This record gives sequence, structure tokens and C-alpha cells, in this order.
Amino acid sequence: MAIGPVGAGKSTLLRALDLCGDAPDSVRKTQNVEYHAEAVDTPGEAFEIPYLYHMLITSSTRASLILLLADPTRKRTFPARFAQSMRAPTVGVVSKIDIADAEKTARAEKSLIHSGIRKVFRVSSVTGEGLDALRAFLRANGPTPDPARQGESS
Ligand SMILES: Nc1nc2c(ncn2[C@@H]2O[C@H](COP(=O)(O)OP(=O)(O)O)[C@@H](O)[C@H]2O)c(=O)[nH]1
Ligand SMILES: [Mg+2]
Repeated sequence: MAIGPVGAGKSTLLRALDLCGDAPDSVRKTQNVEYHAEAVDTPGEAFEIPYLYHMLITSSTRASLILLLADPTRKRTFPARFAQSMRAPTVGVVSKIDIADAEKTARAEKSLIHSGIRKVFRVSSVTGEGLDALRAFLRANGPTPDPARQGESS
């Protein structure tokens, strides 16, 4: 499940990871919580507006892993201990490293750590940099097959 501010790159990342195979091709603004076969995409407002947190908390109850995204091109602080308010393990992702310098990338990483994250990936969904490491982590820590879905063709 991908969580993070508006425009952080959540939908683009899930698509780059090929986790939204059932969605139309172009990434448009995510208006609601979107359930895909292997991933859940969320609207940035649910993260930016604290009284909508319950939306993230309830829709994440079955998530095996949460990716909290930070956009290094935009300065912003993340709420302290956000990761601890989620039931699923939460790792950080600094997106857009193709267009952010080292200083901005480090600042974004720091903001994720402030929110209670211990592990941070740095990726670009455009160039693909860092995606292999994230994919390997998802394979090792992602969902275990759901018995209810066994026998389905894909
Ligand atoms: N350069 C660059 N742009 C990105 C990257 N990821 C997303 N974007 C752009 O950032 C904008 C917001 O992306 P989107 O996935 O809709 O963000 P969301 O609101 O978090 O779902 C879009 O214009 C994307 O093309 C990236 O890794 N590098
Ligand atoms: Mg989106």
C-alpha cells in the first residue's frame, strides 16, 4: 500500500513496479482509495489532512507492507511516529531521485525517519534507478499468497 503527500509519486511508483496491472494506462490524480490485485493506491489528501487518517488506517488493515513516499523536490515535514500508527510494517521511499540533488534527497530521507521509518529506499520511477532493490524487498516482505485467491489465473 502506497501512502504519501499529493504528487509524491505513489501511483507512478506502483505502476513502475507493475503492481497496477488492472488499471488504465495513464496515471491520473488518485481520487479515492484504489484497490488493485496486489497493491492499494491512496489519495495524497488522506495523508495530508489528519482527520482523514482513519481512511488510511481502515483501508490498510489487510496490507502486508506500507510504502510511505516522500518527494525530495518539495520541502515538507512528516508527522512524528506516523509509522507507529499503522498496523503494517512501514518503509520509506524517497521518489524522484532523477530530479533531486543529494542534499534534497537526504532531507527527504530525514523527514521519513522523523515519522518513525527505519528503512528508506531511494528510487526514480522514471529512470528505474533503485527499483530493483525495492522489488527484491517487496518479494521478501510482501504478501503471502491469499488462499482465497488460489486457482485464479494471474
Ligand atoms: N522525474 C520524476 N517524476 C516523477 C517520478 N515519480 C512521479 N513523477 C511525477 O510526479 C507527478 C505526480 O506523480 P503521481 O504518481 O501522480 O503522484 P501521487 O499523487 O503520489 O500518486 C507526475 O507528474 C509524475 O509523472 C519520478 O521518479 N521522477
Ligand atoms: Mg496518485
